[in-house]
Amino acid sequence: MELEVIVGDITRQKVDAIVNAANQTLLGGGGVDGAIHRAAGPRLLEACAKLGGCHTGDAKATPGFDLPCRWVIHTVGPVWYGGGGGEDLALASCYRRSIEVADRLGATTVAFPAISTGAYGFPPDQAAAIAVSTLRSLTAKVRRVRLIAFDQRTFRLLERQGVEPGSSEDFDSLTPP
Ligand code: AR6
Repeated sequence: MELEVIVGDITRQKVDAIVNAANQTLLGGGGVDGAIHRAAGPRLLEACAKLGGCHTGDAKATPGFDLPCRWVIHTVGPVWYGGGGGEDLALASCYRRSIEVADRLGATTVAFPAISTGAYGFPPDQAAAIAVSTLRSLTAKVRRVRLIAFDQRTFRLLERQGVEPGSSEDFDSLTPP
């Protein structure tokens, strides 16, 4: 699996699947979740409402509707309570389960945001290390993973983990149907 990092907006990625940093209700929220729902249109909320929520560390998929990606994989990151409550394992599980769901869908290109590092308060440096080590440990049919940094600081943290910078935001890596 190839890993790359860019600074960008996940709602603009032309990949097979983007990952949403959702909450357990899967009924929308702020941050990247709000941006994805706005860009996907109201059908996304209707589809999410049928999923019956999602446990922390798990992932569930919907179509992408008005987004340029085919699917959205909704995962629920851990809320940071200081690190003693299994937050590391839960965050690793988000990356692992999202890739498992992507594999089952037949997605070969997947974009991730920095799960849990916004409203949920996970330390960004530790989250970057977990994201990269977990993804590197997986064997999957997914060929290409693009990590989307919303700011330069996140970009640098991911680069420091040895992730190559991606070339452009709009390469079209959609797998033909
Ligand atoms: N593209 C890529 N990354 C983004 C975008 C975007 N358009 N917008 C924000 N980010 P957060 P969490 C980055 O708070 O910490 C929601 O209300 C952001 O800068 O979106 O997992 C949910 O409903 C940060 O680096 O997700 C939950 O209730 C990262 O995405 C809760 O927030 C994650 O920040 C989940 O909190």
